[in-house]
Amino acid sequence: MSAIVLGKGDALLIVDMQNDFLPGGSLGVPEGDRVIDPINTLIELYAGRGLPVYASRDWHPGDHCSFSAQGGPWPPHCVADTAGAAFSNALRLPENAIVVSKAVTAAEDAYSAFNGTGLARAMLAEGINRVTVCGLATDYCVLNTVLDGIEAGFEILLALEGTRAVEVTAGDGDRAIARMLTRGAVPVRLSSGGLVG
Ligand code: VGL
Ligand code: ZN
Repeated sequence: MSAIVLGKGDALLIVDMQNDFLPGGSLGVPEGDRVIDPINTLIELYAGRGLPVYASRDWHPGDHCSFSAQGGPWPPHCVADTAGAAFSNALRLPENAIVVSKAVTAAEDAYSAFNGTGLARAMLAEGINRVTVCGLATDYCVLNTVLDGIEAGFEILLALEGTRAVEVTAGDGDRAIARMLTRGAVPVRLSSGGLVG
């Protein structure tokens, strides 16, 4: 474990910290609320250094293909402009956070924040080469975001305290982490006011 020095080229990407994915939400991730404090610490680390903070959100129409009534695998969640789709009030997003909406049409799902959003191009245009990923859920949107980010050529740091899994099947979270690390994501933890990895 060594300290990670943050600087130009670094960005934070917070995945889907929305009410519906938190305990009490329609697709609540167990212990999802436990990631809020670590993510707020990450926000301070990045925003405090003037580094960009991105926040993705699931932003579905009411008849989205992933909903059970449409034959999909999930209960309705994150319907655009509803309270369930809003970011958690406890999340201290900076004023200038860049919001990335995904899976916005009925016919397509997108677990990855890079899927159909133009995010990779936007980050490259900002000179970003290393992205720290956190948020929900480890085994769906975080997993797919990390794999796509690696595919797009970014160095990916996975903030372990900042993510939790849905675990439709027990062990999905650990398997997702193993897949991300196998593909080259670097696991990092918060330590004494910084990141170690
Ligand atoms: C997600 C299930 C359905 C996620 C999104 O953000 O991980 N999971 N839609
Ligand atoms: Zn969704």
